[in-house]
Amino acid sequence: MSEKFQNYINGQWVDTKSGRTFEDRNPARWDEVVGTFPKSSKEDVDEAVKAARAAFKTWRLVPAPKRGDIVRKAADLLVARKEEIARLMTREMGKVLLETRGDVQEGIDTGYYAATEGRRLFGMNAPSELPNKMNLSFRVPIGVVGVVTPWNFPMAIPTWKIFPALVSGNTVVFKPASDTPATATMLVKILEEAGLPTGVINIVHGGGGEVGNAIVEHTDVDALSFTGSTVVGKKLSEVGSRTLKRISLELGGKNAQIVMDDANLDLALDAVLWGAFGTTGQRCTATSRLILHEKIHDMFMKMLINRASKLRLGDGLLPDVEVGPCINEGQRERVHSYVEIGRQEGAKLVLGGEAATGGDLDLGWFYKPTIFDGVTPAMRIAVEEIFGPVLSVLTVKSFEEAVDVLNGTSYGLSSSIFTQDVNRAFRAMRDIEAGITYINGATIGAEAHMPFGGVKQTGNGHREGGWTVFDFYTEWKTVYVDFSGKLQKAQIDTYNQ
Ligand code: UN1
Repeated sequence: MSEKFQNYINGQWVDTKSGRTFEDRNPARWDEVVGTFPKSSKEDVDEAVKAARAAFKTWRLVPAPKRGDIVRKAADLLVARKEEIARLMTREMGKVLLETRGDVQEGIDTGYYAATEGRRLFGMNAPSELPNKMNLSFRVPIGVVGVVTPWNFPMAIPTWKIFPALVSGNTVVFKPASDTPATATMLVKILEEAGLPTGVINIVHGGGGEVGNAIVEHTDVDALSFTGSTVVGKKLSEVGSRTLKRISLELGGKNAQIVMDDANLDLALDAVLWGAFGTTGQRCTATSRLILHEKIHDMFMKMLINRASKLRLGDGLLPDVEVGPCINEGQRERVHSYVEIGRQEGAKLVLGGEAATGGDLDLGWFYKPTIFDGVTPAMRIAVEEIFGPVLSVLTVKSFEEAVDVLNGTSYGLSSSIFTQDVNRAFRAMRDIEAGITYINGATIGAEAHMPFGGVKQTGNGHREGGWTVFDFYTEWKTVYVDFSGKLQKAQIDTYNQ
């Protein structure tokens, strides 16, 4: 019997009204059921929104530093349970323990950072144009926030969204990915234990079509924060704008690493292996294109194929395993369909290109680290997000061409260049079209206290992480205080006396 999980609505752990359930399975050992979860529907979302709305009345009045104290306590509990959560996360998501520990750590960092922001949340004041009058401008919460998260960072991404939303004074209806509902439940239990008042956080499990849509359509949800695919993000944006919701979207990427002829090749090699095959390539920030200067192409490819072919696949709980499985069968099929597309387009398959099988690998959704050389900028494998362990290699003749090729997709999340030439590095910082650029670093590794997000089709202009996320979760309230004892008219009295 697998463990049975519930929704958390208005401070109670409850089943769905319909009684339907779904299973959460281990992608490395598909026979293993991690838990059974409620398959919720619109009625459950309605209850959760009602609870969040009621709780907002009092939560918004709790001083922000106090709200921060609860989030800090939650971060303390994440520290205490880091190993337990990391193990659970590896079981339901597949990535290796080293990475799931990092994922929990990202949540901890976010918690401590957000807690401190509760003592800042700076407003802005400016002088009035009239005498004996004061102009103030400060932040107020928005209301009920819908949080819809993906499976690839089951703790980091929910905490990025939920902690700052709470510190800002909002209440939350949370729908985690149905591939990773157990880690999400851990987070909600921790917030409960940290002392979050009834109704401030609610979790509703289930599919995006049903639960996600019900949240985005809901007239009483004021804002939505979503991380996922560009296709889904666009739909949510359309539906959500009918109720004038504020919407933050973190969507796809087709991130590239450039390696110039003057680069430290050993460093660039470590970076591309980590960027392309870490998390089995299932990161929004994964390196899915490698842009090589022609002078170093042959040597670098030899080094890369040699190292990538030695990566150890398996169950992420086992020591020495470096690459886990794809999240599920559908995702592995999608990865393979892109490999077929790459072949048909005429790219040269130099490594992998098939499911990894044999022994325990047969128990899960493993796919061999795959590299295509001879990719040209117009090929689909050079422009479309694959979200798996597939790297497309493009060759260029100059720095200018490298930047043009890097910019030649509709996405713009992360990017990287390896060069030891300071002038090139600064030109790259300026000219690369992406929300994040690494100089001599892999495309992955964003830190919790810095703005995170992308340009072009990667998002809609908002940033998560850092101080910037508080702009999304708050409204500006402007207050004029007149202590002159008479009715002073701005614009009129100011210049017409
Ligand atoms: C994501 O892939 O959606 O920089 C988030 C990184 C991580 C976060 C990735 N810290 O890769």
